[in-house]
Amino acid sequence: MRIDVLTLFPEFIAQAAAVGVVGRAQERGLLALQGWNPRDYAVGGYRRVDDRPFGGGPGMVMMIEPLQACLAAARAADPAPAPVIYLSPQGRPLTQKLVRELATQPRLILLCGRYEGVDERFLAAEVDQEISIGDYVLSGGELAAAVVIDAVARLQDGALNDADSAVQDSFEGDGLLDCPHYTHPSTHPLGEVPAVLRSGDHAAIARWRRQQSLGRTWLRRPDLLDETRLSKADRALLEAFRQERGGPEKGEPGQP
Ligand code: 9D3
Repeated sequence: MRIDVLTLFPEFIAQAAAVGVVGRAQERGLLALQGWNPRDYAVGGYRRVDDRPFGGGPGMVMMIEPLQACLAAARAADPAPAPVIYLSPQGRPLTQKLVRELATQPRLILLCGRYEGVDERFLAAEVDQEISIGDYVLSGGELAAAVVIDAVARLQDGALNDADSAVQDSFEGDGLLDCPHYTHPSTHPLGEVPAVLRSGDHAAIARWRRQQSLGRTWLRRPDLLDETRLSKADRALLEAFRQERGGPEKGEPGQP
């Protein structure tokens, strides 16, 4: 997969994508990432990429012309067609479902805004999709682009090693949160590793982990849990989890 990123801070994107699974995906030729800086396509001594908003008000708006020239250069670098995605607070919320859709594309062009955003005429003419990474305020689209790049890169065939196992992840599998994990030492002043995990009883371990996933999803993210769609076995595990942890004095679901 090829991803071109239009950004005033291409070095930020390169650094964010240099490490871990995404860095390895690039080394393995599964991901080709290229940054494009609109400032390099701005004309005049000041190389302006932003200007004051019509109608007044605070902040600046990214200008059409440097973005048009920058996008043309990025498109010309490869004949493969690519949707242009604008990272924006007004966008469709990013979910693993959307990540899976994006990951099937051979190429993406990501546009990162700064200041108050991009001139609406450029968006209307050139942008195919707007994506937000959540309901909080960032200072630009770069971190959001890095999130998209990370999430789609790890879904490329061969990007994950056995140890990274994609199907076990929350959302990737059945939409439940992950179970707790423990490693050595088995006894520590901070506590003991649950005995079942050291029992060698693989069926019991799988049941315990499933129960923890169900229980933690119920407690922490009840919005993810559709109990009517659970199997009878899952419902029994969740009921036992509720019984074991006692009454409402410990807090009902949704409480931290
Ligand atoms: C404080 C400025 N806001 C005025 C009401 C509007 C605003 C403009 C630009 C808010 C944020 C931004 C920059 N954000 C992004 O470029 C962005 C973003 C985000 O802020 N939150 C979640 N997802 C995204 S994707 C891109």
